[in-house]
Amino acid sequence: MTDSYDPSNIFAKILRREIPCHKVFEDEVALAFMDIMPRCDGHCLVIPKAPARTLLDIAPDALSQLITRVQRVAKAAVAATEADGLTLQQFSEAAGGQEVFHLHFHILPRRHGVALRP
Ligand code: DGP
Repeated sequence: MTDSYDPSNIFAKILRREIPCHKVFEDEVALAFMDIMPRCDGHCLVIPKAPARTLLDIAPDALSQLITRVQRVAKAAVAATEADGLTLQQFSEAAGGQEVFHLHFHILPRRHGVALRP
């Protein structure tokens, strides 16, 4: 059981253009932008445009649409950074490590032997 969606979260403000972001992808379903505290080169976030708090409460059809954008952005990020691989992270609810309560996927391009920054 998750709490309800709160439109005052920082990613909702980015979607409403109330605060800026470094955008890397946008269509009718999703927005992707660089993480403000990157844990590796190319660290970006993919978020749905429709309100969704966590992976636990997004509708399956909306998730299906979103995950295709996640893959598209991931491929572009890996290519742009000449990475060897990818870590995909998603935190749901505070107990799962979530800090911003608008669903988002972390795209983390990875290189052999290079650890993520803390
Ligand atoms: P988490 O909810 O634990 O997945 O972490 C939220 C992530 O969002 C964290 O990596 C930092 C990033 N972040 C927080 N505030 C902003 C912001 O205002 N702009 C951008 N671009 N990223 C942010």
